[in-house]
Amino acid sequence: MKNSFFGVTKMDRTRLNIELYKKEYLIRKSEETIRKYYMDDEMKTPVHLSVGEEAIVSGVIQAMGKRDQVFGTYRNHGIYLAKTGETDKFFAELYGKKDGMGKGKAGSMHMFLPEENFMGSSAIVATVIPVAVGAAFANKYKKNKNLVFVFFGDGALEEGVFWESLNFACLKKLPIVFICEDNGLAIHAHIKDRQAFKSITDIVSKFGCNVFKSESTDAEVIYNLTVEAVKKQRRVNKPSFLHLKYYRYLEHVGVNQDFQYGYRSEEEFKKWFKVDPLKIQRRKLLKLGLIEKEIKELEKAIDEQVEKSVEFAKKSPFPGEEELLSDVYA
Ligand SMILES: Cc1ncc(C[n+]2csc(CCOP(=O)(O)OP(=O)(O)O)c2C)c(N)n1
Ligand SMILES: [Mg+2]
Repeated sequence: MKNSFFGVTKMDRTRLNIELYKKEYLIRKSEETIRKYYMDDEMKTPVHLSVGEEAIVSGVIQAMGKRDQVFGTYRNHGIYLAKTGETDKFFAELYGKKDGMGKGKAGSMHMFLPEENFMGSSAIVATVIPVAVGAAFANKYKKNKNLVFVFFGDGALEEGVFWESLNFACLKKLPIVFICEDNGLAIHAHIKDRQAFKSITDIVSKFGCNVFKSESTDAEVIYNLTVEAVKKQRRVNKPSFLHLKYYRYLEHVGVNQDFQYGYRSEEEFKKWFKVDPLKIQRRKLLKLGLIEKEIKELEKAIDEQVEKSVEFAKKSPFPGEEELLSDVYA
């Protein structure tokens, strides 16, 4: 039975929304688990949590092809979890253990898993963007049809390398999707106190790429927008740029809320929490016909996966001395 919604059947839409919820729930559960254990001081890494941002990563990554590649920043847990679905290497890395994807030497800010096409992330603002552009250049040169997706914050637009990369990608018509995750903040500095231009989409559109914008916290909306951005990239052979707004629930780095510092208000948080991505998605699943028990089962399976991974990470050994100088480019 065809029941068309954005061109997919009702059956497809239910399956799609389950997948989106599973991604969002895995991210939220993993980061809430980090919050639960962080003060034990066994995780040997700073953490930049993405609580509140789940709809963006889940929606965009759901729309990626299997062979497409993704790059991210230090706020990358959502990318890692949505792209790979795995949590053993993830938690082992946070605990600084040998079984982490970086053998415990990378930490939270440098997650990657090339076998799943998560190519890398960096702690230095905007530095991963030219690397992603290079990968897109290679894909074009090899004519392999793979797309590159690169995530970065609104703060990246204050780095020269962002503009050089955007210019080069647009000039060479590279197969790349830029995703600006705009929380309006760089640490504690508001965007209006940092950027002379008033509209990110206006200024980026001058480079001749396809520009899309959303303030939605509904992962399905983000998914559909990304599908559109990918189709347009293919059709007109130009990079696409997604400008996506969200609210960072927690402090810039660390596991706490930070309204006491006065640079933002709890009222603002409450406004965004009304449209919390997980609340929206869970409600939607019920509307699509799932029953409470089915959703609880999905959640329980993820809870168990995450708890097992934490146990695994705690038991995993630290890297040995012989690891000190391996994987080091010097
Ligand atoms: C080149 C560079 N300058 C400064 C910093 C310090 N720094 C770390 S995070 C950050 C804010 C970046 O904000 P944004 O790109 O919007 O990302 P968000 O943290 O909001 O996700 C800054 C300035 C850095 N890591 N790299
Ligand atoms: Mg920001």
